[in-house]
Amino acid sequence: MSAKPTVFSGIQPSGNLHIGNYLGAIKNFAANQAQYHNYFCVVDHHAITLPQEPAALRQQTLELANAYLAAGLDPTEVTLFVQSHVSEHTEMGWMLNTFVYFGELKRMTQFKEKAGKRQEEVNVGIFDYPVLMAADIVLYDADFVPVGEDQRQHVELTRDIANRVNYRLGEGTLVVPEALIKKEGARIMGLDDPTKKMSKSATTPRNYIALLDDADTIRQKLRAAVTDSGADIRAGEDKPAVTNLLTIYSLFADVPVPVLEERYAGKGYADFKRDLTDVVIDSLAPFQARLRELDANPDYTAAVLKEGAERARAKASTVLTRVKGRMGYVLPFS
Ligand code: ATP
Ligand code: LTN
Repeated sequence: MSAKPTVFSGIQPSGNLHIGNYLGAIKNFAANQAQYHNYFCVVDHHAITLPQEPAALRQQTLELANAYLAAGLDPTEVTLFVQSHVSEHTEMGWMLNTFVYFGELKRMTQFKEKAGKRQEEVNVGIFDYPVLMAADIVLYDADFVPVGEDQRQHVELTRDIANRVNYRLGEGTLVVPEALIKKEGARIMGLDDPTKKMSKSATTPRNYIALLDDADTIRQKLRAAVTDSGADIRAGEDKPAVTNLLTIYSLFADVPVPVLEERYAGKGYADFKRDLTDVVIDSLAPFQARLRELDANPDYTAAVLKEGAERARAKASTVLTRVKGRMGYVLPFS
């Protein structure tokens, strides 16, 4: 048994990964992997809550697995797998459904945003999605869940569910997890609108820098990125756009925001954006090169995912059996 705490996190293979996903999530997964016992998942069951083109879903699933690897996750430190390869997730999700209230799911911010005024018409998967996420997490006895700020509420719900399960079925049935959310980078905002988070499902690609954007595209997108009124380069609540660009610069270059503010005092947006562009292009280049290598070698990824699913299933099945047994299910006869 490892004495290290366990982390679990998942990303949906539902579109173009962007620098928000990287700075808010993937980069931290890689940086902290030695400290933890790690499970990272490509959550394809979550992705289908919005209709996906089958060929695109297939490609994005493998692309996301490669993105995890290209960001530096080491398959000897980390169990990397595809959610649908471990059927315990949907089974646990079903059981947890009976511990969650309809009203609770209706109040989830992400549900309200995604369903908008058409709550009666969205598919039930969008509604139930946080329960599957809770199942993902508890199946691995995860202590911590590293995510961006937008997922805090879903991890809180997972805690409530785990506590209810423990109350009904006995302490120690499930581990109650905690969200691990970095102060910086947990909410990278859209380049076209700094009041909304950068998002894969944004209506325009000018909203985000995709991890696979080439240098010219990055240049164009940053040139077009909105700025605030007033010429000074400083962070502050009155300057959401520049604050966001400073955060991106700071995280990629590993230079604190106040140092950048000093460096650009008296300089204009043109200088700042030019340097920021170089920093983003140079930081993404090695990642993109590794991704191309991995894309050219699908057998390697397949082997990593196969072994990942086996390791994941071994853990998930013990937790599922623990819950089924305590619920009173007759366990399969051996
Ligand atoms: P969408 O924006 O379409 O809802 P998403 O990018 O939020 O998709 P995921 O791919 O599941 O959805 O997110 C993966 C991880 O990236 C999660 O931990 C999420 O919190 C984080 N994340 C997503 N957007 C941002 C952002 N703008 N800034 C920081 N972290 C983010
Ligand atoms: N709901 C998350 C993705 C997700 C997840 C998880 C994150 C699914 N299962 C388990 C952390 C742990 C999202 O939309 N970003």
